Amino acid sequence: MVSTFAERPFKKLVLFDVDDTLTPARQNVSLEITQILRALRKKVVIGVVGGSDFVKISGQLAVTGSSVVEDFDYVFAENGLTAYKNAQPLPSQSFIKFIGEERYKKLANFILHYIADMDIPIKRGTFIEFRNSMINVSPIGRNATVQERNEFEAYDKQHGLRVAFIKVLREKFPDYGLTFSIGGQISFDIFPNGWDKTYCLRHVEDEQFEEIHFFGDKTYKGGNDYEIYTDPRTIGHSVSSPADTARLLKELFLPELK
Ligand code: M1P
Repeated sequence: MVSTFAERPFKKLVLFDVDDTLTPARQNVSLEITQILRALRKKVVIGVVGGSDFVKISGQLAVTGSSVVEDFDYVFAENGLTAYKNAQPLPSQSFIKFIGEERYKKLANFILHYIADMDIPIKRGTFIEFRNSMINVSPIGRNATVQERNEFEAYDKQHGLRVAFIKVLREKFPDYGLTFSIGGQISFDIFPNGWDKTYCLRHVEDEQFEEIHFFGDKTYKGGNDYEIYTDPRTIGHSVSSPADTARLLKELFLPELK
C-alpha cells in the first residue's frame, strides 16, 4: 500500500484534543504551540480530535491566517463524526437519524424541564445545542461569557450538578443507547454509544500507522478523552495544559527544541 504520508520520516500519528491540551479552554492556540506543531509535522502525521463542532475547532486553531485543514493532516470535529484528511472531507454521521425524531423530542423535553427546575446562580441562553452527531447540554447556557463559564465550572465542582443531571438521564433513558460525557466547563455531550473519540480511529486504519499517540487532559473515567486515551490502539498521554503538552512533545519527539 502506498502511504499518503510517505515523506514523513516516522510512520506515526500524533492526535491531540483541543481545549486545555492545545489551547486554553475555548480560547485560541498560541504561537508557541503552532510552531511546535509545525516542527512535529515534519516528522510525523498530526491530527486534532475535539468534541466541539468544526466551526469552533477551526476558530480556535486557525489563527495564523491559514486553515485548520491545511495545518493538520487529520481534523476530527464532533469526535470524528465530521472528519477531514488532507483537507478533504470524509463520510459523516447524523445523531437525529440514529435516535429518531420521536425519541429525540422526549429527551429534549425532559432536559429542558430539568434545566427549568435547576436553581443555579445565573442562566443565559442556548441550553441544548443541536449538532450533526451529538447534542450538547448546558445548564447555564452556551451564551455564557468566559467569566460566567469559569464561575459555573467552580460552582459545579462544588455541587456536582452535571454529574447528578447525567445520572438522572441515564436512569430515565436506559434503552436509548446513549453516552453522556463531560468534556468542558459548562456542559456535557450526548451521543450514541461508540461515538466517543475512538470513533475517529476508523478513519486512520487504512494508513496502518506503527504508533498512534493521543494527548488529552480529560483522560479520567467519565472525561471525554478517557476512551481514546485507554484504547489499546493508542499510546495515551495525559496532560494538564498546553504548556504541559509542549513540554512532553519536546521530550518525546523534538529534543532539538528543548
Ligand atoms: O472540547 C471539549 C468540550 O468543549 C465544549 O465544552 P464547554 O462548552 O462545556 O466548555 C463543548 O464544545 C463540548 O461539546 C466539548 O466536548
